[in-house]
Amino acid sequence: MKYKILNTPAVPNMPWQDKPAEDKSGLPLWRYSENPIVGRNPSKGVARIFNSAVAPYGDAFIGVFRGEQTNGIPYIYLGRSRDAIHWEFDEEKIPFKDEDGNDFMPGYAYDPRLVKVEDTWYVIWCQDFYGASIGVAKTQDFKTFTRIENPFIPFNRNAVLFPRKVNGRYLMLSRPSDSGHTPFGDIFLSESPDMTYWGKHRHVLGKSDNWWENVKVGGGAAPIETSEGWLLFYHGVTGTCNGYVYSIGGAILDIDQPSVVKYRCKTFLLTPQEWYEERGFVPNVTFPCATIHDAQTGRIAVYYGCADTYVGLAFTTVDEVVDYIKENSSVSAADTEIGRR
Ligand code: BMA
Repeated sequence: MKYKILNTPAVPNMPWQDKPAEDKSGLPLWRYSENPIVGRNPSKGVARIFNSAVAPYGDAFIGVFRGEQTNGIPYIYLGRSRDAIHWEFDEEKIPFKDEDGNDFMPGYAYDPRLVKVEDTWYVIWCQDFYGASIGVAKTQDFKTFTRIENPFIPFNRNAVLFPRKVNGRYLMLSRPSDSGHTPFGDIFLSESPDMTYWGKHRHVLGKSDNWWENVKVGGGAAPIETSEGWLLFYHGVTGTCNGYVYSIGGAILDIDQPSVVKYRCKTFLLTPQEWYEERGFVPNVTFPCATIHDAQTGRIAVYYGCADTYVGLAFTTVDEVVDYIKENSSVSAADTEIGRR
């Protein structure tokens, strides 16, 4: 391998399919041939599951899933899998508690991410906090989920935690928003000594002139630590006369100073083109929320929501995607500066 995935355990049982010989896209990501991996009406009272995050857990896999209930309210459900492809979902919503052990359920909860830092798992999502903002809970055992303070005031979405502290601080990406469908948005970085107090906010990357990300961008999967920097899969959005189109983009951030973008790919890594990406509750959405990756082989599986209706899976390798991002990189002054004004 040319590049290394760092500080991540080997996951020899991760899902994998080789790139099809007939793939002429020239892109570094290829789709799982059996997509979507989660279809409509996946469990009782849930019409659609999408924009969800998974991780290796013991010798199997676990995940937090955005379930759109039949009453239209999104919530987060736990799911388990032996192969990270076929999932079984809990019928009950994740039972969030406050720090005193009392029930503390948000009014709605969506687009969860799942990240382990040291020996604690964190679930991060978007919820109502007098307006859309970020909720966070921690768990050690996936039985008790304790909500901790909301990190940011509204409006904010797409929070993504880094998988380790950097310079002794927790790091979180987020995307300040409005109360609606947000026709703007850049990715910012904030740091915390304790997961409670967040500050030292820095700009990371904004929209660009590239057509597929010329309206807004938002964090996607938790960054993967590589020998070239933090590999970030994010979403980029363009507007059409028929609404937004969400594609998957890629960037590499400086390891010690992740508000500095080292490389940023001009082209999308994946854009809606399959029926399950183009057709659904919200057409033309590919929305990455997690990866499973194996340090030993360099294999990466990207989990992404499709058309606000399904879960899709795409593959790449650290060598292929990092080379592609570097070869097609274009960074602006706003990308490469430290992001403080
Ligand atoms: C965003 C979020 C995502 C959703 C996307 C497309 O604002 O709400 O959950 O996938 O819109 O509808």
